[in-house]
Amino acid sequence: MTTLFDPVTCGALSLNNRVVMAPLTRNRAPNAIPTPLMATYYAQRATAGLIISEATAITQQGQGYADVPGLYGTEQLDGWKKVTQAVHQAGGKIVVQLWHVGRVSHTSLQANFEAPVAPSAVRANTKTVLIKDGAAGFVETSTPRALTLEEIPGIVRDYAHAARNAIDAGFDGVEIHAANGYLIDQFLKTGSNQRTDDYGGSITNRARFLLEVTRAVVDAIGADRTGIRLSPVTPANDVHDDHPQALFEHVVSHLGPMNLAYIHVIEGSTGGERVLADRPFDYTALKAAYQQAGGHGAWMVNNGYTLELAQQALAESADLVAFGRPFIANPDLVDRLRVGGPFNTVERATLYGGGEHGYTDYPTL
Ligand code: 8OZ
Repeated sequence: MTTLFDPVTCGALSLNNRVVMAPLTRNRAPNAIPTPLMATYYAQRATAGLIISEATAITQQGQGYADVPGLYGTEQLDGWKKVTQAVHQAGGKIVVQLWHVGRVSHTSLQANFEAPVAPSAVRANTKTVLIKDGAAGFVETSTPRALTLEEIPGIVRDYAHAARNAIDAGFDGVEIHAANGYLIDQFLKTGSNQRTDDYGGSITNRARFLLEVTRAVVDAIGADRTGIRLSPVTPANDVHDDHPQALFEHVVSHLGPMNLAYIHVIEGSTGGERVLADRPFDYTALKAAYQQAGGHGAWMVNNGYTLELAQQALAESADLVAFGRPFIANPDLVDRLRVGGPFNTVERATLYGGGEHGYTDYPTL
C-alpha cells in the first residue's frame, strides 16, 4: 500500500515523498523582494516532497497585500534565486505559486493609486492587509474596475512571463493559483463575473481565462512543470458559484488533455477547520471527469488533513497531500508524521508579517 513517505514522479518533478508544503502567505517580503530569512524558512522545510511557495504576484497589478513577494523585477528574481538554491542544497523541490489577486487589492498597492482590476466592477466584501505606521492592519478592499476585452491577452502574457521568470530563478516549476477568490476564480464564478462578452455568462466563457492562462504557461515552460490549484466551493474572498460541480468538471475535463504535472484541489472552505458537509461537492466525480478526459497528472488534495486522513486519501483517491498550517509550526513535519507526532501548534499572531519569531524559530524534534 502506498504511504505518505513513498516517492512519486509528478511530471518533470521527482519527489522524495508525497507530503507537500501548501502555499502559505507570510507577508515577510518588503517591497515584494524575497529575503535571506525566507531562504532559511523554506530550506528548513525542504524535507517536504514538494514545497509550493507562498502566493507570488506576477505583476504589481496582481499584488493585493503588503509585503507579499513578486516575480517580475530583477531584485525579486535575485531574492528568489537564493531561496531556490537553499531548498535545492537541502535536497528539496520547490515550485512558485503564480498569483494575480484581481479585485482583492487596494488602491494604495496599485500603480498611481489606480483601482484594482477584475472581471466585473463588483467589490469583494473582504479585507486585505496593508502596513500602516509600521504595523500590519486590515482594510476593506477597493472597488475594482472591469477589465476591457483588449486587456485580457496582456494579463495572460503576464502569467507566461512570470512562469519563464520562475524557471530563470531556479524553481522546479509553477503552480497557477486559480483558487480562493483571486483573479482566475473571479472569472470562473457567477458571483464575481457579470461579463457579457466571451469571458462571461456560460461555463465555457467563464472558464476561458483559466484555460488561456494555463495554455500560455504550458507553452512557456512545459506542462510537466505546471500545476494548478482549484477551490470549487470555498467562500474565501467573497466568491460563490451557482453550479460549482458542472463548472469544475468542465474545467478539469479541459485540463485533462494538457498533461499537467498535478491538479491541486482545496476541499471545502479554505482555512480553519475541515468542514465539508456544509458545502456539498463530489470530489470523486471531479477526479473521474479529469481522468475521463485523459488527465493523468498527480491528484493533490488539501485542507485540514491529519496523518490518518492523509493515509486514507492516498489509499482511495490522492497521489499527494498538501499540509498548510502544520508546516508553519513543524519544519520537520515529514519526520513528525513518520513517527506519529508530537506536533507544534501555530502561533496565530505571527502568521502574517514579522521576522524570525513564529517563522524560522519553530523547534524540530
Ligand atoms: C491568507 C492571507 C492572504 C492571502 C490564499 C494567498 O488564500 C492566499 C492568502 C491567504 O490563497
